[in-house]
Amino acid sequence: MADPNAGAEPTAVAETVLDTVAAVAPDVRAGLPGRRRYLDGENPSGEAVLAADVYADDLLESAIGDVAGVGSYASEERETTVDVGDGPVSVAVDPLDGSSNLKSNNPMGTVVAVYDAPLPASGRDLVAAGFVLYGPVTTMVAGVGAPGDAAIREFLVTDDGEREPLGDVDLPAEPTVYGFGGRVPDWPDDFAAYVDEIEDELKLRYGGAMIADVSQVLSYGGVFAYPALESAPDGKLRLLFEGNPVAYLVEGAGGQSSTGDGSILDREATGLHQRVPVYVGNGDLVERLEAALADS
Ligand code: AHM
Ligand code: MG
Repeated sequence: MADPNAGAEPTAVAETVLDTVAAVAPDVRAGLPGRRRYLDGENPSGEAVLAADVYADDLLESAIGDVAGVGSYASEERETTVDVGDGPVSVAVDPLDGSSNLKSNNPMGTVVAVYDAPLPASGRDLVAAGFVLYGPVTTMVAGVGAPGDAAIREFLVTDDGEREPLGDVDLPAEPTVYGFGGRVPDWPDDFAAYVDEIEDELKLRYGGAMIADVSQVLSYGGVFAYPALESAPDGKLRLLFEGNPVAYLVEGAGGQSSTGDGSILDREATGLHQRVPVYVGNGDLVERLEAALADS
């Protein structure tokens, strides 16, 4: 059969990738109840792995690997990229972001980043990004196009894995929430001073799954951070799988992202699993944060 995506634009391939992630989301969700146990061993970032992490990774690798135009697949759960085809597009996935929330039955997500370049690639090479949020409702937030050109939209993901548009995502102008990871004694003094300032203005909302916490910022306005820590100057989150796609989405929704010194999308990619401090949210809050970090 003729390959429908042969020679297709990377953005067309990316749309199919997003459709595919939505299509497998009901299966990912349905597979969670029986997979809440930890397995032996660690992922490439040295973290414990749940049966659900491996299950979601396998489903996504198989489905995305079948999308014509995709050349390689990478995930947080695999040491190296997998060659899945001849296309120029690379897909980087966090199969179950926040999977430690499975024990307490709190939300988690699937994050997908589509790069028009071999991995490791810069956020400037993104042609699409999105996430599925397994909350009380299964939703997807996604955009397609070069960073800054993409409209960010929210979709309902139906039980059949179809995407039904819910509307554009624009950061509310008046922010109300903040959520920051890491232990407070591990926060550098300049970041702690910033928190002192903004906690008088905003409500704390932190749930331990980046996607769920970023969804709060997209819905109510505010700022999310997994900051540089005293014990981990690059923080916890991974640039290719988490930092870049979230920066793409928040910037596309009218906000800003930062590593502490400029947009996350400008951070040079040197390794598949490299980490990056992540600060995203309303422009004013991110700029004040950059000023606080620069002053010290
Ligand atoms: P994961 O992708 O392995 O689940 O790890 C990333 C998660 C993020 O979703 C979240 O922001 C962070 O780890 C939470 O870490 P902590 O438990 O230290 O608050
Ligand atoms: Mg994650």
